[in-house]
Amino acid sequence: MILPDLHGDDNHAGLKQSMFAIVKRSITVYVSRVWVTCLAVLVPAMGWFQTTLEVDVFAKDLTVPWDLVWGPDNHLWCMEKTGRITRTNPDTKAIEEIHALDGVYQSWDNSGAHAMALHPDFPRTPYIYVHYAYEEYRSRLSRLRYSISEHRVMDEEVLIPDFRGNSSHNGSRMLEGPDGHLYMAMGDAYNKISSQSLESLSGKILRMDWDANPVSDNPFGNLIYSWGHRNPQGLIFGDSGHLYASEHGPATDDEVNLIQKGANYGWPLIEGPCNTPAEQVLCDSLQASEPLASWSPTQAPCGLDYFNHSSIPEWQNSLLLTFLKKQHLRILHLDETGTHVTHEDTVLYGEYGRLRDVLVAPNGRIFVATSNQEINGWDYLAAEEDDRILELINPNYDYEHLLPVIDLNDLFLTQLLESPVEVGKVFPQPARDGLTMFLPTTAGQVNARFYDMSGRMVLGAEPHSLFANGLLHIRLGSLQTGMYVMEVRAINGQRWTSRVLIESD
Ligand SMILES: [Ca+2]
Ligand SMILES: [Ca+2]
Ligand SMILES: [Ca+2]
Repeated sequence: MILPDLHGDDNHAGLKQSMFAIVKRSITVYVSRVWVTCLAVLVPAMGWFQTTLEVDVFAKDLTVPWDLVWGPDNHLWCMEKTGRITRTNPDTKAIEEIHALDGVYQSWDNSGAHAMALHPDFPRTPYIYVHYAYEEYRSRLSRLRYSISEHRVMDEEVLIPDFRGNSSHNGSRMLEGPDGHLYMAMGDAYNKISSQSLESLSGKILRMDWDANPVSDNPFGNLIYSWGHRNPQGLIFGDSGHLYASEHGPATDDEVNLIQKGANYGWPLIEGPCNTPAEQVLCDSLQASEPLASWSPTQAPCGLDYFNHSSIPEWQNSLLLTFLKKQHLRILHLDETGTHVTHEDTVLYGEYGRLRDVLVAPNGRIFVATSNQEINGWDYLAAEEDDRILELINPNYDYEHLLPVIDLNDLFLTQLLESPVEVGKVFPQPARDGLTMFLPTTAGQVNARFYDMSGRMVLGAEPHSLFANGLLHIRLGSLQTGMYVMEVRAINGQRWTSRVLIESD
């Protein structure tokens, strides 16, 4: 077994030590006091800020929280490698289990559940997108249909059934782009030459609509957006609209790349920069793109996010990147154009084990997930509370007022009110556990009745008040699958009817 080289040569040539004092809740100073003192002297002369950060344990006793996602409900969503999906209230830290994926395949190495995204219109469009291995050599992209009223996932629709997979090198990450499309990073599945094939989805960044169809202006007429990748496990857009991806190198040349439509990133023909004579020839002929940053020997870069918030002024306009093998969080400071890394800092070095993902909330809160409960031999790293989601906090910054947590049902109904209203219209259709009808805002109290197709009344709901400005929401209870007529009467005598299709389990 190869032991982690926590204190060996970490190849930091040209990299200055962290400029931050990192303290735990117990105020243990982590970075040398001498350095902090030096900084204090330098601060006025250089015009630098000096932010002191604290580390808090936000969640614990997880199993490789692989992908952290910020939800429209202002909760932290998480998918663990096992396929367990949770949503955590960032203020109370109360965890709600949303779903546990069935049939996730976990090898001795690195396969499992890898990437999650919420539909941009979630929960009105009720899909949770997941990518996971389901057998040794196969993974799939599915969407899970989440029911607001049942508080659970009702079914799973497979969108892409058979990505090539392997015991590792399955990537991946997913996120919505500023163009509203779904971007997805895929590994080479240990079949490296597939990264150079436009017939294969392995070793690619993909771009698709939310039904998994290619976007019409994709560069090759299929799902592929960029190619020549090895095992990308970090994917994020910056404020400038640039897309960045991190990927693991073999023995040398981990990379962070600026992703451009149609570009070839070289793997396996080119590793890292075009810096050997043979590579230079290939780089010219393939018009291959060189990385923004690379590391040799490899350190295993993984989750990636973009930070541009006043909560830590020193980190504005930077990429935050977690590392597995060389356990730390790295800050890649970008230039104004977002196309160059100007300098790098590191924090959390060797303190919490392997780090799998990082997430920046819209109010500047930073969450980092550990990856120590792995079954590939690294699990001896696991500490008592592992795996954990850590939070990096600037205790002198007021995060509080910025982001109210939102109940999912209230979010859903608020989204509906933003839709163009067609009075009398019922949704969803078919309905399963509950349905909603648009009514005039003046309707006040109403009665709702359901009739089967022989005219027999099968459900008479109690008088209802509207949820808000013209929404009537009704739970269906025990109605059988079939077609019904719904009739709604208001106290003022107005009446609306609609045919409704109801599906029961
Ligand atoms: Ca993530
Ligand atoms: Ca490359
Ligand atoms: Ca090279």
